[in-house]
Amino acid sequence: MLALGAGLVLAQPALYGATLAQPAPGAGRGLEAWDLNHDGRVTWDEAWQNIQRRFAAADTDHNGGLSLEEWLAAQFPGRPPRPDRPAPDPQRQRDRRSAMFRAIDANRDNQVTLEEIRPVAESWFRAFDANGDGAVTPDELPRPRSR
Ligand SMILES: [Ca+2]
Ligand SMILES: [Ca+2]
Ligand SMILES: [Ca+2]
Repeated sequence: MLALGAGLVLAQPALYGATLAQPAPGAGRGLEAWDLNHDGRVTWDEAWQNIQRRFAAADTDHNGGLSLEEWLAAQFPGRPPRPDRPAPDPQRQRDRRSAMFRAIDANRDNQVTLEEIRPVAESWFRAFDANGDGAVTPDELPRPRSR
């Protein structure tokens, strides 16, 4: 998510990957929700459209920014549950998401806007696009660990 101090979060593209890749056991399944034209590749335009949609859904008071409460309430960019792991400690998850919020809130007004999210999301996207062709394909996503 465009989540992202900036250094702290940028160093963890896996957070974004988990979101992109929703916890699908099969390779590639996770990209489906993001691959709007179903060609097996997620372009930046597709990713950004998804991000904007999620942002709009999370912005419950429609003021164009996400408060920390809105951020924490949203599955944005939430990490999906992993069936092969114990459920994450909710407090730890909350701390991590709060840290991400502060990292993205570049002007420190306690609101995360799309403008603040975009550069972070772009960095994530580039980090995933391993071959630099402008699209993320299933083989570029971190694979779910098999057992
Ligand atoms: Ca596509
Ligand atoms: Ca802000
Ligand atoms: Ca690529």
